[in-house]
Amino acid sequence: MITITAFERSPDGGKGLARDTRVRWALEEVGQRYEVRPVSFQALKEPAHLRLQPFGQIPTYEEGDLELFETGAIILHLAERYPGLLPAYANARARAIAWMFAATNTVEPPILELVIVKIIEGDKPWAKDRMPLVADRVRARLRMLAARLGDAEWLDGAFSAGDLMMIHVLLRARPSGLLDEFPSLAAYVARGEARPAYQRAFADQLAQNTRPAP
Ligand code: GTB
Repeated sequence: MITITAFERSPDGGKGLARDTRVRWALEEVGQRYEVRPVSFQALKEPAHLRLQPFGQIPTYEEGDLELFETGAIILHLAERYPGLLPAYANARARAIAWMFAATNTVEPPILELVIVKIIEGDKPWAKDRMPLVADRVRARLRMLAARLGDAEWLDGAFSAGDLMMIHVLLRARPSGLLDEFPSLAAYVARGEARPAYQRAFADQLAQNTRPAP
């Protein structure tokens, strides 16, 4: 049985922005059943969880004697082990993996910076001046991503783990309004959200995050 960890209560109240959702989505795409072990904020930094995730974060992944952390590693593991998330041909597989890295290493960092300025540093005197600069760095990435996507359905042929990762990263830019400045990317994200596997993953995390406290 596969077990992943997730926030006991995500601060987003079930909007699916915490990173367990991308792992749930990948598991649904490859048709694997899984269990979720909710972790409190306090337990994240305790030795039992730190042994699984050295930085005290969610999600983690356990399957038999395999313990993994980092969503990129977890989703790549699933995509290599089960059919459905990577193309069959070696070069196309390599390109899909490149898009996974592009999502987490090139597109996600400025989006996270935006979240940090807004939520964590929002009360600092310089936050107001910094916000437009950071927002422009997000726009620069989104503009070039939109140019590459063009009017294609997915980034490189059939839907892949690269799209899954990119779409989940882009979802984090939606609350700021920046995603909607790029209608082709907003439509790309909507295509991802419309996939039955995403719908199941979203519904499950929503149920967990809105369940009445015992
Ligand atoms: N690089 C790691 C990975 O991809 O696995 C990053 C994992 C990570 O950032 N985990 C976050 C975490 O555990 C949760 S997803 N944070 C707790 C901590 O560091 O102490 C980030 C996240 C959190 C909350 C929202 N939200 O409420 O909207 C969205 C995303």
